[in-house]
Amino acid sequence: MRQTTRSNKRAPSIPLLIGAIAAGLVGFLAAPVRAQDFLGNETIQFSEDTTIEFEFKRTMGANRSTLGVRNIDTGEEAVLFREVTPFDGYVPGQPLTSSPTDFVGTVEAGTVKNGLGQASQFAEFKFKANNRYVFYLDSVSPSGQTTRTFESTNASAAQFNGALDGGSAGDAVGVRVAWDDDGLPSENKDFDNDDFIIEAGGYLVTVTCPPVR
Ligand SMILES: [Ca+2]
Ligand SMILES: [Ca+2]
Ligand SMILES: [Ca+2]
Repeated sequence: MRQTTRSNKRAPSIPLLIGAIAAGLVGFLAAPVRAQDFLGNETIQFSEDTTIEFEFKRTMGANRSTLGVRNIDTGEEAVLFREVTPFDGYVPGQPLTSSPTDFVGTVEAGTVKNGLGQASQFAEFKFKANNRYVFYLDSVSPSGQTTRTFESTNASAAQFNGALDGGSAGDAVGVRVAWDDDGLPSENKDFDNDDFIIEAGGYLVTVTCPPVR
């Protein structure tokens, strides 16, 4: 149904093949696999080189976190956004106190930069055709003593909502990816899924295909 409702003009530009192909069945299932227009907790794979622009929304957590994309076929990693300090107003060595805004981090205050080191809420990444990818979140505790890594195949770490070509829903545009970094090491897990939030879609850039519209 999804394929029959998809625009023929748009389909070649963002044929997302996710999930079933993770087991290496892409060659056999290429035809019947549904073309998906969402990112999710499954391994991410496109049948053509596809560049997606991501928008940083906010971080709300005391850890210092880095969000990136990992090519699980080659092991290559690319940072999309990075907190250069744990949160806005962080003072090294100062004991953490509770924060009414849950330790918010912003580009404006200099906490967050994109993977190029720019004070920008935008980052681009090119997914190579037929390579398998996951997103990852590295979180370092404010003391620097504990580092945790989560991948987007972990549904309790990364929540996906929306579709790349789904327009806006509420205050979200495209796909929203909302992460939980498992809380501070000394705390109980909170799973608030607001520790790192980005969106994708609505800004789709195709570099190897002619314009879709
Ligand atoms: Ca939080
Ligand atoms: Ca943080
Ligand atoms: Ca959390």
